[in-house]
Amino acid sequence: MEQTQVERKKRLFSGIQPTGTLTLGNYIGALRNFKLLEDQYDCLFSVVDLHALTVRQDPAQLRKNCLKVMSLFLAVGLDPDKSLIYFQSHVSGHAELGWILDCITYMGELSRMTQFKDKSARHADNINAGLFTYPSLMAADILLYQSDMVPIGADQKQHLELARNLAERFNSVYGETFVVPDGYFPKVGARIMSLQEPTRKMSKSDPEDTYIALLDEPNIIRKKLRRAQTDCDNSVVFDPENKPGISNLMSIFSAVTGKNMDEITAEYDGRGYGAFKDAVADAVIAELEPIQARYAKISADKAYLAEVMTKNAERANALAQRTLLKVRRKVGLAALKL
Ligand code: ATP
Ligand code: LTN
Repeated sequence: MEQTQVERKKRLFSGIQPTGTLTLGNYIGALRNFKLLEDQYDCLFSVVDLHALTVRQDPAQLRKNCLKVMSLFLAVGLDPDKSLIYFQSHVSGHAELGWILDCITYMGELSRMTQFKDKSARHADNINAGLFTYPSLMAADILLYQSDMVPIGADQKQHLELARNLAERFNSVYGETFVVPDGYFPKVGARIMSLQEPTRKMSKSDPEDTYIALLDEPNIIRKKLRRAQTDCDNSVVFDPENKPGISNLMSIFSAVTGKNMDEITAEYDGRGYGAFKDAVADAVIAELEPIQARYAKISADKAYLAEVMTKNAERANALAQRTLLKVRRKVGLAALKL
């Protein structure tokens, strides 16, 4: 009988910046999908610490945040024996490929990036070159591992588009080298909005009362949701344009319970926003409590974290080298052994 070849799983890459406390937006938009997709793909999940340097960081705090993000990866149930969970800065190939991609990225492309415009408005005293070229480094993260799939929130769509364009550009100039990656966006909750300004995305760099942190205690979660901005017509109906506040809460509820918008309206319309906000709080607390319990154990086990960190960095490095060797050769950098 003819032997059938075992099909290689497709590769998946995603990264989260260690720039503070992860929010419910990060969880619904990205982290939760990591777990859902983990079995289907050959995965790399990176704490993208080099990206965090584009905004001024306190060094001691940054180190703590990196371990916190890694602990959260593990607390949502990602398996470090199956997936590569590692720090971006432990694989120097990210920075190297980032530079090579910088050299085929146009200034005009980078100037159009909305995240650059937002962040330079927010950090007007530190509009640095890294903030500007950040999207090429993100493209390098993805292309370095020949990734097929990138689970991200809607705010990263523009960056992923650039990664695709750079892969195609490189391939057309130097010959077939990179896989052109696809994005994976959640059906509900791809852009969770701020609780206080529901026309802006929920962001971990905004004031505390605008987001739910994954590690917030239940009473804090309830308090923040009760105080969330809503209109005053008291109808639980999904209408993001005219009713952004209540629609955002409905998206959160839908994402964590699996109920669709019609079912939510049928169940909660006419009962007042107070009752609905409490139901959202119950659902979010129930979703986060087991993660928080696992986080408490994992984050206390420094030896385990160190082991995951070193073992996975080595494996990621080995994978990265394969692409880098090819890229160096294609662009004409001389090999060390002539
Ligand atoms: P910052 O606010 O510091 O820029 P961030 O939360 O936007 O940080 P990351 O932490 O690196 O950025 O984002 C990690 C992942 O979470 C990305 O895939 C991003 O698309 C997703 N994400 C971030 N905010 C939201 C949100 N409000 N809704 C849905 N997904 C989000
Ligand atoms: N740019 C992303 C974080 C990020 C990322 C990546 C996501 C950096 N590199 C590679 C997916 C794939 C952000 O700011 N949320």
